[in-house]
Amino acid sequence: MNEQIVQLQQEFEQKLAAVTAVSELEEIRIAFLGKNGSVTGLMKQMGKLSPEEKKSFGQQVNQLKTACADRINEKQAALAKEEMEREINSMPEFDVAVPPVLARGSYHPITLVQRKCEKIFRSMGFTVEDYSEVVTDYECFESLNIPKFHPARDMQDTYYLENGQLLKSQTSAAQNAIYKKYRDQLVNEGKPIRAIFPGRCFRNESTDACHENTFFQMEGVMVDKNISISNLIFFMKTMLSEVFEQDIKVRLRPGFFPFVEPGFELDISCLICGGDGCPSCKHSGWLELCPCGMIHPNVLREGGIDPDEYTGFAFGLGLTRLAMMKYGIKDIRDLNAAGLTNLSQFTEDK
Ligand code: FA5
Repeated sequence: MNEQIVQLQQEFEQKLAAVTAVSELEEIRIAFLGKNGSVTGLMKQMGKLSPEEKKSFGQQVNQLKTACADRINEKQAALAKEEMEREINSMPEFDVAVPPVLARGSYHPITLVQRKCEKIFRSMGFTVEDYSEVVTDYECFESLNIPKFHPARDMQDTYYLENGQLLKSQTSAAQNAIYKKYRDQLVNEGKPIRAIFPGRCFRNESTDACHENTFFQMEGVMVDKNISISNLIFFMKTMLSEVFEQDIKVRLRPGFFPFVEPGFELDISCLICGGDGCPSCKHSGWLELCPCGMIHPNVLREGGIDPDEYTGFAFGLGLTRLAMMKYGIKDIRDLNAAGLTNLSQFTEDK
């Protein structure tokens, strides 16, 4: 074999033996097999040789070229395997039989207050109803004595679907369906209608520490013969004292909602600032929590109930605000922010 070729092969093997990482192989490939590499350079000497020498030299150079390429590929495979083994050996030991140590999840504060309220009202004979988040204009407004173009609609702008349906702006949107569901039992069996219906509400309005565009309310209605404001006040007081498990300051003032007459705003003294005023209560010291009133005769009639024979009360508790007050959450937006560290503070027995 040509001496130059033998020398070059030895030089190649020495350099290849010194390689310890896949990344260094490319340098060797360029140095020997690249356009200006040593093996490619041998070909350039062919011009000086006789035709017989050319044939034998050419064959040897080609064999060297193929051998070098094969050796580089072998080395690459060997190094990749070594690197993989090193990586595997450096991993911490993992035993699939050992149960994972996972942090316990927690209930959302709104879920906690909702369950608490449901328990309280169930114990007083109320059923808990579920209702759709997408409703019709009739359910959300017209059945509630709010005809088209009534100014009360301005307070509750919401999100509309192309088919005319809307995301409900108030849980009151379920009232009409509840009256229709239970009116036969009321009239034929004398069973009072007692129902609560918690649900997510939507409003197209700007957010601040006590307003969200997506929040929860819990509606409650009771209809029977001789239901009066005293019944309403009794249920509101019982609910609040059981939820807060402490004395809280409450004020009842007149409020206008077309579906109740008379209507009230029930506010509680802000538990974040103790009534001094802060962003959570819009600096008033009071938080609007649970508007309520006696169901308007038009609304009962629309639900198939004779208002001359039956009366009832309705309330719309702000569940999200209740959770703020119950757990001392200063900004309502934290409740929708999915900050698990914040929310997990409220884990407690359900
Ligand atoms: C209503 O939605 C009426 N449907 C309540 C009602 C029911 C009145 C039955 C009479 C009889 P209002 O818009 O005030 O009313 O909302 C009721 C409660 O929901 C408020 O007191 C407040 O606690 C809560 N709430 C209203 N808007 C928001 C908001 N953007 N972010 C958070 N909570 C809100």
